[in-house]
Amino acid sequence: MKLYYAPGACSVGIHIILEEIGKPYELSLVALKEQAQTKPEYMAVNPKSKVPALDLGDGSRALTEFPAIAMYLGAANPEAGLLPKDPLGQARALEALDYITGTVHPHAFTRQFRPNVYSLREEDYPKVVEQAQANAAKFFGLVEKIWAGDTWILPQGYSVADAALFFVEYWHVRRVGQTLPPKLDAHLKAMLARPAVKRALEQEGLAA
Ligand SMILES: N[C@@H](CCC(=O)N[C@@H](CS)C(=O)NCC(=O)O)C(=O)O
Repeated sequence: MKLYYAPGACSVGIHIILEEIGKPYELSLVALKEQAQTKPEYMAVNPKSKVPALDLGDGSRALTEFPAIAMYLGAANPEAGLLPKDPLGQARALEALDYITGTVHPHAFTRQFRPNVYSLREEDYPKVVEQAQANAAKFFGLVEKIWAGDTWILPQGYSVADAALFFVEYWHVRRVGQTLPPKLDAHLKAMLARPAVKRALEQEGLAA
């Protein structure tokens, strides 16, 4: 298996899941800063020009979209215990993955980091960023309010959803310099204490 990733991108969540599973895998760097995601070599792997993408090594096309990759890795490696066993627990994991990757990631963070994606007018960028920061506060506030777990987001325990929550928390605190509500702040700290998270961050050259 080979993970296509960029240091510090959302792909770090899948990197963490692979480290938690502990089976051999390869990493392949996609230099987003150099627009490598738009070059023919990577477009042949993922025509959507995004990371993460996971080459399963079976000759099929690479698996894309964070929730799909996370659910696959959780289900294909039951011994790692990264996905609840019951259907409702699995649906709760997908519910969290979808909110984090489909709402929080684009509308709180892509808007902040790349306002040009959301407006053609440069003079609008500060407003786009301001709106994204307000979204971040609102989205994290909501996750805090509906938190049903203890240390981890699901009451069933640690899961692939925690690895997704980690990357947006990490961006908010370490990249933007903002603070998190108490349960999410404790979650970020608990994630940073996990050996798999430490290894993934170290391999990507990021501060633990
Ligand atoms: N829907 C995709 C989004 C992935 C995504 O936006 N990845 C960003 C990095 S965090 C990316 O590859 N950006 C490159 C680009 O948009 O050109 C998923 O959930 O996997």
